[in-house]
Amino acid sequence: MDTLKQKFADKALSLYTEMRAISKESGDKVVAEVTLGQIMSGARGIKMMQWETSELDANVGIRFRGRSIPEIKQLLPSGPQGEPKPEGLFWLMLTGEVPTKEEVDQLTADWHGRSEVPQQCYTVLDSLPADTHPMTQFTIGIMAMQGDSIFDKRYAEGLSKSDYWDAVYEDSMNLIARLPRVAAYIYRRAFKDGKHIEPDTSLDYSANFAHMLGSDDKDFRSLMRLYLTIHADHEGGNASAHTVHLVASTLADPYRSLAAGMNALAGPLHGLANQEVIKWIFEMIDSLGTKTPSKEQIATYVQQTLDEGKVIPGYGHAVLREPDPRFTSQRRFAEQYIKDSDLIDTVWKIFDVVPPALQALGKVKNPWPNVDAHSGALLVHYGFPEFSFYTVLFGVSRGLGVLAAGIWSRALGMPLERPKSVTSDWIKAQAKK
Ligand code: FAM
Repeated sequence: MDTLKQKFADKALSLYTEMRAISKESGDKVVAEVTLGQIMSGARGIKMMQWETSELDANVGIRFRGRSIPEIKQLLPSGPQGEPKPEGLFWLMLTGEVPTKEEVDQLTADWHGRSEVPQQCYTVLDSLPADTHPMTQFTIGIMAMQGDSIFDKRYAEGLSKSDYWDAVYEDSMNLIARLPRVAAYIYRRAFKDGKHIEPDTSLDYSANFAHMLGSDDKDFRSLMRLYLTIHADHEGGNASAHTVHLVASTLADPYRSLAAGMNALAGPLHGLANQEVIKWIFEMIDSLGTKTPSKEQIATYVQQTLDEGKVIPGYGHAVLREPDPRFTSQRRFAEQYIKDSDLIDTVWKIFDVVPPALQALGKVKNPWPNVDAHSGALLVHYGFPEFSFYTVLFGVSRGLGVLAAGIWSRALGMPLERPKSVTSDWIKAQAKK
């Protein structure tokens, strides 16, 4: 067994035993109340699942195994310019330990060794019109590889419950290894006339992904390391993670559960917001007729968007109540690496203008930017203006978190998820009580 798998197995076995005992001894303990308002507003704040890999604090933002984004930037082995490698985050999410540089290098090599994408995936993608939305292609690409599922095969042969995690680990590692190649293939066929670029396995996961997309710029490689790290996980309740968790709880294999989650990520209130943000900014620039709009011009455009009954993409969050540290880390990146970009200046002006405009509505719980408010402008700067592809980048990263969490779920023997729903009659009756 490789080092990562062995470390995980040791930790998971002892936590499994501990969790079983807690469930037996304290399973009846009441820990929260649920209001009618919560039931009627998308289950906000209801504690209803266990998720090992990260936890979201409304004010601090995401913590991966207890470590905030500024902390992981300090702690995790990094690329040459200091941005953390997502390989290290994956290791941390699975083991709770910060890996050494050697351990991260081993993981990079392991993923390279698993990264061959089966031909049928390319054949299926090639059968789609090239202008099929990249997220649709991504989901179909993942499903086209499902026949390779080790979990599926071993389950059919009579896999013991205690070995579920092992097969899910293998599928998850294979999927994570393959996702950048599938994503790059989709990008190059959709936007670069199908001129594909072979992987370079001398590079780390992120730099190789950047290379296959078509950039060997060292700053873009750093951006990819940061990007793939900060988008990976946002606790379990967000729509993509929760979907993966729910589908996997039926013992659908990782290919099926990840594909399901990617369809959730493709919604405009969730991961698709990263394309919506840049689309909205481009439309604003067109409508105002200037690439350097003033704050006053932006404020007028923001008001117009709100008056049309639309949301301002990239702002607001179901849990966060402060500027998203994932936004802030991208801003810091831009401050460090990018000089004189009208587009990035515009993103920062929007940051000054939108929160007071949303606060003035009196109903928006979080007027601050989320992760999607900044990423598009960075990608445009590095030569990737094709915004319909952006959510695929988010998806490659999100795969790391949700698949790591999925390995934990099977190792901890988590059962089929089945919350209770109620009808409007029940709600009316409760309201009268
Ligand atoms: N612009 C305009 N109105 C907004 C708004 C925004 N950015 N954010 C929230 N609101 C409205 C919201 O539509 C709701 O209005 P109604 O009562 O008329 O339906 C009201 O404010 C209360 O909403 P909330 O409780 O503050 O937020 P929710 O928890 O319901 O929704 C979001 C959270 C993220 C769906 C919401 O803020 C939004 O639509 N934001 C824009 C889309 C976006 O950026 N999504 C990406 C989220 C990101 F973190 C991710 O998943 N990648």
